[in-house]
Amino acid sequence: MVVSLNRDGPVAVVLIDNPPVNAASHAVRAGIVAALNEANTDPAIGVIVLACAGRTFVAGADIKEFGKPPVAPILPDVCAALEASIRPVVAAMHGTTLGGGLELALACHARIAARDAQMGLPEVKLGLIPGAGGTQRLPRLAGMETAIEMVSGGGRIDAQAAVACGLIDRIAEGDLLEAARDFARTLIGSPPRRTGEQPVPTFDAVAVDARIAAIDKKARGQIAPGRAARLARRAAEVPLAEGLAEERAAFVELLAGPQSAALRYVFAAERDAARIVGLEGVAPREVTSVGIVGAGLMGAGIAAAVLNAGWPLTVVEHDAAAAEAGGTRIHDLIDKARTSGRISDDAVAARLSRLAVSTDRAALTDCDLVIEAVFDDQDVKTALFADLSRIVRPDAILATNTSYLDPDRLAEAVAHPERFVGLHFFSPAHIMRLVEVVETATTSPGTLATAMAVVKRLGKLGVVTGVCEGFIGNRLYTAYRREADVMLEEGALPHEVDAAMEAFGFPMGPYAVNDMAGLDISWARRKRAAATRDPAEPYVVIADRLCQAGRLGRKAGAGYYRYVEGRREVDPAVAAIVEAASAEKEITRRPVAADEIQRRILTALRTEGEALLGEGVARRASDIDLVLINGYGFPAWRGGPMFVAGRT
Ligand code: T1G
Repeated sequence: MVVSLNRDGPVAVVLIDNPPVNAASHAVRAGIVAALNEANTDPAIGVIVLACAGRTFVAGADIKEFGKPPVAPILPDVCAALEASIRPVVAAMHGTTLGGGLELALACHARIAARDAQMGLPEVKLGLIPGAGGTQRLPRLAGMETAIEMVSGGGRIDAQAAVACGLIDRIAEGDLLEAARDFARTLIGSPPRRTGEQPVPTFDAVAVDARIAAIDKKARGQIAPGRAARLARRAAEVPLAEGLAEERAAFVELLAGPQSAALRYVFAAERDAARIVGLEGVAPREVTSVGIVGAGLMGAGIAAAVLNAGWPLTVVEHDAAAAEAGGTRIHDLIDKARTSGRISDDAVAARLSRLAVSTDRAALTDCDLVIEAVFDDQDVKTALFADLSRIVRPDAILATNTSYLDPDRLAEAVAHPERFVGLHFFSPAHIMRLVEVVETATTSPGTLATAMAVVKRLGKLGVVTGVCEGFIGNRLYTAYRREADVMLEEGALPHEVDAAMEAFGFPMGPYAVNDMAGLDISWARRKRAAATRDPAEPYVVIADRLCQAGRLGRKAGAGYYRYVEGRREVDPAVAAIVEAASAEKEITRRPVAADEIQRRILTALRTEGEALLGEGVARRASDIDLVLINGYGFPAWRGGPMFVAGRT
C-alpha cells in the first residue's frame, strides 16, 4: 500500500510509502484522496496527519510521469481536496520536502517538521514553475518576499527558517510522528485554517517588483524564474481560484516547452553520470579521513569542501609560513559561509575542529584518501607521489588535482597504481559542483567507485573522464576558444564574441573570462609547446600579441578589455591589435553576426565532443553536456551542445 490510513483514537495518520523518495505518483495521489474521503466520513476521526515513511516526505511530482498524459487526480486536485477537508490536516515533514511535496503540505491546515528537514520548490530547475498551488499558497503563509525567492530560485530553506517565516507552525522535538499526533490533537474541534483563505501578508510592492525585474535579468533567457515570481506576485491581486488557474496554464505551457525538455534531460543526465558501466556491484570503500597536500587557492577550496562534508582533514604544506597561510585561507572560506548566513557559528567551529595543518607529510599516514593540489609541474608531482607512496597505506587512495599533466605518467611514480585516480576540481573548489574523476590506465574499479562516492558526499557532480590533454572540460573549452579566435581573425572583435555568447546564455563570454583568469598562464603553456607545434596547424597570434603588449588581463589593468576603476571597458587598442593580426595573414575582415558566432561555437563544441566519444575519453554524450554546464557556464536550459544536436 503506497498510502495507508492508520487510526490512533481520533487521529487518522495517512502514511505515504513510495520509495525511494515518496514521489507523488498516480497511486500516491489517488491514495491520498481515498484516505481523505474515508477520514472525513468517519465520525470517530477528529483530525488527520499526513506523513511519509522512508527517508523523506514527498520529494515532488513523479518525474517519470512527465511527458505522459496526466491521470486524475492530478496534483492540484489532491491539494484542493486536502484544503477542503472538513477535518484539519497536519503535514509532518522530514528529509527534503520538494516541489509537489511541499505543495501538498501548503494545502494542509498546519505543518510540523523535523529539525533537520529541508523544504523547497525546485521546479524552475526543471524549467517549470510550481504547478499545484505553490505560487499561490506560499505567499499566504511565508510572505511575498520569501515566496518569490523560493519559487524563482528553487533553493531550499531549513526548518528553522521555515518556522521563522510562517511556512511551518512548529519544529518537532523527538519523534516526528508522535509530535505530529500531539500537535494534531490540539486542533480537534477547531475549524481548519485553510491556506487559500489567508490574505497575503503586506509587503513592499515597489521592492518586490524591482526584485522580479532583477530575477528576469539574472535568468539570462530562461523563462521559468521570472514567470514563477510574477505568479507569486499575482497571489496578492486575485482570488485563489483565479491565481491557481493562471498558474496551471503557465505550468502546462512550460511543461510542453523546449526549456523544460532540456532541463529534465539534464536532471536525468546527472543521475546517469553516476551509473558507470563496469562498476555495477562494485562497492565503494569507506573513506573516514582525508589528507590534502597543498593549501593554495585550489587546495584550500578542496579543504573547505571536505570539511563542509563532515570529514576530518589533515592538510600539509611545505613550510610553516605556507601552512599558516593555508590554514587561514581555509578558515576564511568556511567563515564566509557564516557571514553570509548560510551556517551558524557552531557549524564553523565544528568544521574547523576537524582540521589539522602540518608541515610533516607523515601526518598523512592514516588517511584513507590523500588529494594533491600542489603546483602543476610534472617533476614536483612525481616526487610527491613517490613520497606519499612510502607514507600512506598501500590501499589508501592517492588522487591528483592536476588540470593539464598526464595522470598516466604520474601513476608511474605511485606504488600500487590501482589506487591512483584524478579528482579534477574546478575553481573555486568549495563552490563549483563539477569534479572530473579521471580514470587512468591502472585505476581499479573499486578506486573509481570510491572516488565517485567521495564526490557525491562532497555534494558535487562527478563525471568520469579518460586521460587526454585537458580531459573533457578543458579539451572542449580549447576548441571553443580556438573557434572564437579564428572568428577574431576573420572580422569579429572580442566584445562582440562575448556579447554573442552572453546573449546565448553564458554568464560571461570567453574573453572576459580569460581576462579574469589572466592571459599569462595559457601564454606560458603556448610558449612551452611552441617548439613542438605543428606548423601546418592554423595558429592565431592575437593572444600572444596582447601578452607581449603587457595586457595580461584584469590584474594588469588591461587584457582583451581595459579596466578603469574596476569597470570593464571596450578598448580601441585591442581592435587595433586584432586588425593587425588579420592584416599579417592578409585576411580581409568582415562583420561576423552574433548568430554565426553562436552557431560556429556550438558546432566546434559538438565536433570536439564527438571526438572525445570516439576516443573513449567521454563515456556518454550527456556527460559532455554536464561538464560544459557545470564547469563552464553553458546555459542548462539549453541542455548542452550534444543535446541541441540531438546526439543524446
Ligand atoms: N520523481 C521520481 N523519481 C525521483 C524524483 C522525483 N521527483 N526525485 C528523485 N527520484 C529518484 C531518482 O531518479 C533516483 O532514482 C532516486 O529517486 C534517488 O534520487 C507539480 C511538477 C529528492 C533531493 O525536482 O532533487 O513537483 O535513479 O539519486 O541524491 O509543482 O532526487 O535510483 O532509480 O537524486 O539523495 C520537483 C528532484 C519535481 C526533486 C534526493 N521535485 N529530486 O537526492 O538521490 S517537479 C524535484 C531531487 C514538481 C509540481 C512539479 C533528488 C532528492 P534511481 P537521487 P539524492
